[in-house]
Amino acid sequence: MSLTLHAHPLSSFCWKVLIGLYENDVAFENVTVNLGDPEVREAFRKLSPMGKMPALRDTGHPEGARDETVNETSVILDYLDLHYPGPVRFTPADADAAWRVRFWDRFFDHYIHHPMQRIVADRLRPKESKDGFGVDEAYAQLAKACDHLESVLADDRAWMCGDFGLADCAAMPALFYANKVQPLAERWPLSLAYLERLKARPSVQRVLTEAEPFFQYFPEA
Ligand SMILES: N[C@@H](CCC(=O)N[C@@H](CS)C(=O)NCC(=O)O)C(=O)O
Repeated sequence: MSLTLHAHPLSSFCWKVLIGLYENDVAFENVTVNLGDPEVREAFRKLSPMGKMPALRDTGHPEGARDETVNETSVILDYLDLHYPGPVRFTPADADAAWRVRFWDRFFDHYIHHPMQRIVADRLRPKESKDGFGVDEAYAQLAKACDHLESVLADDRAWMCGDFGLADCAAMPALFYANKVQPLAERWPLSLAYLERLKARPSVQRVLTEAEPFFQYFPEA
């Protein structure tokens, strides 16, 4: 197998890439990385200098010899578009359509996914190291982003930018876990409906089924 994804079934950013791989039925080996183990964490730095999951290894390709390690989820999906294309094109070839998709990809990563991560990370901290100020800021950022998303989804779009693509791969894990820390039903019904549409896709169902045994480790509060 030439493609290996180093990932963890519970990791939200790994989901973003897994959804892409499953959408296009790309063959790959899924290697679970347990960053809780200091030795594994140190070894993983060889694949991901910043220690962030997922990392994609490509050690061969039908077009010719290849030995690449690709980091950063949006870049991994670019790499798949380029070298392992399928029915879903994550970022359109047309440059004017592409910048819109990239905007929404950045929007979900920076303004929904990252604040959600800060909130969850704080739950895992020891009592004496909690960052109440940072958590309040993260909730405010999340609410501002969901307000904006809600206004945009009012035009009845199914996916963020026409066909399902990169922005939707980014949206699913961000909204799924955001909904756990800040229930969308309270104020953002269109965002919740969008999350439900995402969850109905077979690629996402598969990701959720694989993550199911690990949900017990998610810090609910
Ligand atoms: N910008 C990165 C973010 C990846 C990321 O935050 N991954 C998390 C898992 S969801 C991680 O590896 N965290 C481990 C750590 O920070 O030590 C990307 O898009 O790939």
